[in-house]
Parts: sequence; structure tokens; C-alpha cells
Amino acid sequence: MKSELERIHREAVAGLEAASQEAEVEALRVRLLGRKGELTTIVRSLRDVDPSDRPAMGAYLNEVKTDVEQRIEAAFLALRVSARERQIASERVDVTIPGRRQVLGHLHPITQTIEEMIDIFVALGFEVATGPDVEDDYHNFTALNFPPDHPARDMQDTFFVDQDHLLRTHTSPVQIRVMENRQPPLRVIVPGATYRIDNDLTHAPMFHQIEGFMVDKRVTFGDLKGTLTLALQRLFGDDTRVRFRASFFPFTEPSAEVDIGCVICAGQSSTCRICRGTGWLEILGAGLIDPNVFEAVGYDSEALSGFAFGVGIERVAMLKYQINDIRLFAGNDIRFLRQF
Ligand code: FA5
Repeated sequence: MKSELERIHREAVAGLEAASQEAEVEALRVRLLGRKGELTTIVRSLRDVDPSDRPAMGAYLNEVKTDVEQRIEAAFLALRVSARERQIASERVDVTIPGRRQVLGHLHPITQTIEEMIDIFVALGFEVATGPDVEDDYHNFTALNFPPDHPARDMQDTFFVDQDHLLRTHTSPVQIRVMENRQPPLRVIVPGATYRIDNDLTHAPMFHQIEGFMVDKRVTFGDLKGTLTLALQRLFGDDTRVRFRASFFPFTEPSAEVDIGCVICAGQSSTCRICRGTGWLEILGAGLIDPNVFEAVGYDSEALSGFAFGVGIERVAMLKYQINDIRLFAGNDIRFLRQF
């Protein structure tokens, strides 16, 4: 039995020294100390030993068992420590390596222009409202005093969804939606996407407008002029000249087209390509809200008055940034967008 114990001890020591994985140590532990392990079973053969040798043999057995247990414990500990050291080494961070540059995106130039214009009008006491892109004929045309045979109702100009629904051709239907639900005094702006069957250097099938309107007692054309002149000068610079020309919209009376002094040549060049030598650039449509529009929303058109205007955002952005092709805004060319 002694020689058997010596063999087990020798092999245990050698096995533990060779083990490089916790799993190997665990296998050895099971082989030696498990329920059917070599050291566990050899205890049972102690009863076959001559009684006079039994105390000495028992003591030796205990010595071997204790030693093996301690070596296994130590082997586990050593492997865990070296595994942790390897992990720490592999996760080491070199704080001296220069950081990776984060490429920051930015807002689209149209969004930037919309936000700038919202800020200008909010500072003048206007609030922001929105409405649906898919509109019904009533809000887009009828309530805005378009006669039944108006050319804008032609399939040539308007994207119809079905008999009664269309992609709104302007932001003016939101005037109706706000007035249907609220009572004056109102000062509201409406930024949003608008759609028309158009496609050339200055007209896109989808573009953006900002509608603005004010309704109260005794709102005058002077209020419209003052508000728009101030807003356009904040947008294009304090020296910007603004002029109003008589025009026509079904939903305003009187109506005006508003021009700003050419931002390129300031009226100094008879060959300017932007203003074609006129010195003026058309920028928006406006007017005093037609009494028929007030009637459509149930307002008292005798007691109330109001102004409204609609600006093309792409138009503003093209003039501000001197862009000559409207299609660049929707082209998603990163080389174009990076410039803003
Ligand atoms: C209107 O849309 C009116 N609703 C504006 C208005 C509102 C007038 C309130 C009075 C009171 P107009 O069709 O002119 O008007 O369009 C207004 C602006 O939208 C134009 O000056 C132009 O800058 C822009 N616009 C029109 N069509 C396009 C298009 N296809 N692409 C880009 N911009 C366009």
C-alpha cells in the first residue's frame, strides 16, 4: 500500500506541475479526491493492512492526502492569478494614442433656414403650427376661396391622391385648420413640405414653405409691411430693401408679391444673372386675408381682419447661399451639404 501511495503522490505532483488549465487541475482533483478517486478508495483498503502497521500507514495516507489537497488549491490559485494577469495585459489601454476624430454631421441647409426663420418670427410673438402633407380639397382650395375651375386644381399642377385628397400645394390650408379650431387674436407661422408638378432649375416637385398669418381687430396692410420688412431684414441683412407689388391670390385681398433688393448686385449691375438686371428678387406672396376665408371658418369678417404670407424656403436658401440649382437640396451629395 505504501508504494501505491507513493506512486499516487508522485503522479499527482507531476500532473499538477504540468497543468496549464483550470480544467486539467479539476480533472486531477476528481481523479484523486472525487467520490471514486484514487485517494478516496485507498482509504477503504486500510482495513486490509496489518493492524500493527495501520496507525503509521493511516498517518502517511493523511500526509499524502493533505499535501495533494494543498497542491491542488495552490495550482487553482496560481492559474487564476495568471489568467487575470493575461486579461489585464490584453485589456491595457495606451492612453498616449491620439483619439479618433469624430465626424460631426449638421443640419440640412433647408432645416437651418427654417430654424432661422422660426427664430425670427417667434421673437416677433408668432407661434408655430403644423398640418398634414396629405390634404383634402376643401382645406387646400375651397376654404381658401379658389373657384371650382381654378387652374391650380388642374391635374397638371397638383399631385392628387384620390378624387378628394392631394399633396398640399402650399402651407395655406393650415391657416384654415388653425382658424377652425381657435379664436383670435392669432399670430402663427407654419413651416412644412409642399408639393407641385414642377421640375426645373428653380422649381422642385417637393419644396418647403413658411406660412405666416395674424388675425385680430384692425390688422392693417401696414402691419403686414412692417412685419415682413423687419423679418426680411433680419434674414438678409439690415440694409435689405423691400418692395411690395400688387398681385393676386384667391385667399387675400389686396394681395402683393414681395421683392427684396438683389443680394448679389444690389441693383448695381444691368447684366446680373440672378436679378436679370432688375435689381429685385421675388421672395414671397402676401396680402390681407379675404373676408370669404373668414366666412369659411365661421369668423365675423366685419369685426376681424388679418394678414397672411407664404415664403418659399428653397428660394430664401438659394438667395442666402447663392445656389443656382434647386435640385442640389434634395440630391444628398455630401460634397454640397458639407459646405453649410
Ligand atoms: C403660394 O403658395 C401662396 N400660398 C402664398 C401666400 C400665402 C400668399 C399667404 C398670400 C398669403 P406661390 O404659388 O406664389 O404662393 O408660392 C409661394 C412661394 O413658393 C414662391 O414664391 C416660391 O418661392 C415657392 N415655390 C412655388 N413653387 C415652387 C416649386 N415648385 N419649387 C420651389 N419653390 C416653389
